[in-house]
Formats: sequence, structure tokens, C-alpha cells
Amino acid sequence: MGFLAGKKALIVGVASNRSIAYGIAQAMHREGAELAFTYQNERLKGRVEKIAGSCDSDIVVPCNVESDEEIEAVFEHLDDYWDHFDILIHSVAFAPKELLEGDFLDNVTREGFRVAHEISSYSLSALAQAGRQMMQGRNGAILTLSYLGAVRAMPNYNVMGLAKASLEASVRYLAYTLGPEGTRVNAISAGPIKTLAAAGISNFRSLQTSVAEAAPLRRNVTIEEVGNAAAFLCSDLASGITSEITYVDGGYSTVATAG
Ligand code: NAD
Ligand code: 0WE
Repeated sequence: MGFLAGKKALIVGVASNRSIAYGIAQAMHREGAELAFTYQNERLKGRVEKIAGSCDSDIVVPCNVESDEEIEAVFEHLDDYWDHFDILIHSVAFAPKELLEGDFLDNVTREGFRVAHEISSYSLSALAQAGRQMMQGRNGAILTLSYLGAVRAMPNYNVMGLAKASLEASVRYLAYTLGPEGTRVNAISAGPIKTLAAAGISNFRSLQTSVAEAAPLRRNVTIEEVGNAAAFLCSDLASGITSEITYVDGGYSTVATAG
């Protein structure tokens, strides 16, 4: 029997079979969890339905996290199938492309800053708020995805680094708030992985190459490896772990290459 047997998980952020959320869904399915999925828009609906089917799930609901109504509706819809759930996966990020390249200060705008923080950080609190009742009092777990740019200044990541710093602080405040209700809140800070969110990012391949050269494991990580760590962190095996940022990056963040 898998270590997530009897657990119900809502997965927000599958866009393709390369998505980190897809790696998480596969690992959780393998470990015996029942899954539900959201999709961002109609363009992604069919793809997410197919992926849900491959995980024996037929619960697929729309959720653009920019909409309070859609976030509320997710849990109303879920309530038709489940009277509670145990796991919430948040694997969502967006900033306008022009802000993810070049000089941070030249390119930052009020609107770009707002959008990045709203979609990539506020959405975690909004989903946790809307799902709170259904997760209460049952050893629940919330997990989000972060990146090293939250804690280090890096070329091009720019406003997303600020949004990820806010997301990581949210993990600590949510963990503090939900701990008394039995819900744990953690993040995985993943190394660079070629997903749709990485497509079109300038120099992404050379970033992956230099990470692979410097990291203790001398390679990049996979969505399967992030998925396995996520499944563990959301399981009762991790019952003492909350408010933690776990690096799944081959050790890259611990190495200094300059000097
Ligand atoms: P992805 O493109 O597969 O996933 C990003 C998801 O965000 C998509 O499913 C997209 O639909 C969703 N999204 C964007 N705007 C949305 C909105 N308004 N409403 C609802 N959903 C929205 O890419 P990914 O790499 O799997 O990204 C998932 C998470 O992992 C992100 O938080 C990202 O920052 C993080 N991450 C990625 C990497 C990497 O190198 N790929 C590394 C570390 C962390
Ligand atoms: O968090 C991310 C990327 C998230 C992301 C990706 C896009 C691409 C398309 C957010 N917004 C957008 N907006 C778009 O229009 N990562 C951790 C992957 C990533 O993105 C980078 C990286 C890495 C790594 C951008 C610059 C430098 C490094």
C-alpha cells in the first residue's frame, strides 16, 4: 500500500506532461492518493482532462487564480465529490515576459509587479483561505514551488525573485496560522527544469548547463525527483515538517563557484 493511501489531493498548476505539477501528480497517484485537478483556461482544459484520466481522476475544474469567483467555485465543485481533502499543491507562477529579462530596474512596472505577486504569491494564500474548512483537523498538507531567485539576486529572474520571496514568507505565515488546525505548509525550491514556464526564457539552456556543472550531483533534477519529494512532504511520513523550504536542486544552492 502506498504512503498516500486514503489521501485526497487537489493539484493546481498542471499545463502539460512536463509540468512540475504533473511529476507531483504521478508520484502521488503511485503512492495511492486520489487526485483532483484545476486548469487555468479553456486552452488547457483538454490536456489537463487527459492527464487527470491517466491518474484515474475525473475531477477537473477551471481556476484562473486571478479570479476570486473561480477560486471559490473550485471548492464548491470539489464539495460535490469530496467532503474534505488532505493535500493542496500550488504550482503556479507568472510575470509579464518583458520583466523576466534584462535590467531589473529598467523593466519593472507597477502593473508587472502587481501581476507577478498576485498570480505567483497571493494565489497561495487565496487558495489556502478558500480551502481551509475542507482541510481542517485532518493532518493536511499544503505545498508550493519556489526557486533560488527568492533568496539570491540572479540575472533575468528579476520581479519573479521578489514574488518568490513573498511566496516563501507566505509559507511561514500560513504554517503558523494553520498549524493549530493540523495543516502543514511547505515549499520545494526546485532547480531549473525545462517546462512550459521555462520555454522562451533567454539563456535557459546555458543556465541548466552551468547548474549541472556546479551542483554536487553534477546534473539537473527532474519532475519525477521533485514529485517524489513533494509526495513525501505531503504524507504523514513528514508529520514533523512544516514551514520549511526544501531544496530539490542537486545541491546547487549550497555551492559557491566564485573565488
Ligand atoms: P508550467 O508552465 O508547467 O506550470 C506553470 C503553471 O502556472 C501552469 O499550469 C499555468 O497554467 C499556471 N498558471 C499561470 N498563470 C495562472 C493563472 N493566472 N491562473 C492559474 N494558473 C496559472 O511550469 P513549471 O515549471 O511546472 O512551474 C510550476 C511552478 O514551479 C511555478 O511556481 C514555478 O515558478 C516553479 N518552479 C519552476 C522551476 C523550473 O525551472 N521550471 C524551478 C523552480 C520552481
Ligand atoms: O519560476 C520560474 C518561471 C516562472 C515564469 C515563467 C514565465 C514564462 C512566460 C513566470 N512568468 C513567465 N511569463 C511568461 O510570459 N522558473 C523558476 C523558471 C525560470 O524562469 C527564469 C529562470 C528560471 C530558472 C527566468 C529568468 C531566469 C531564470
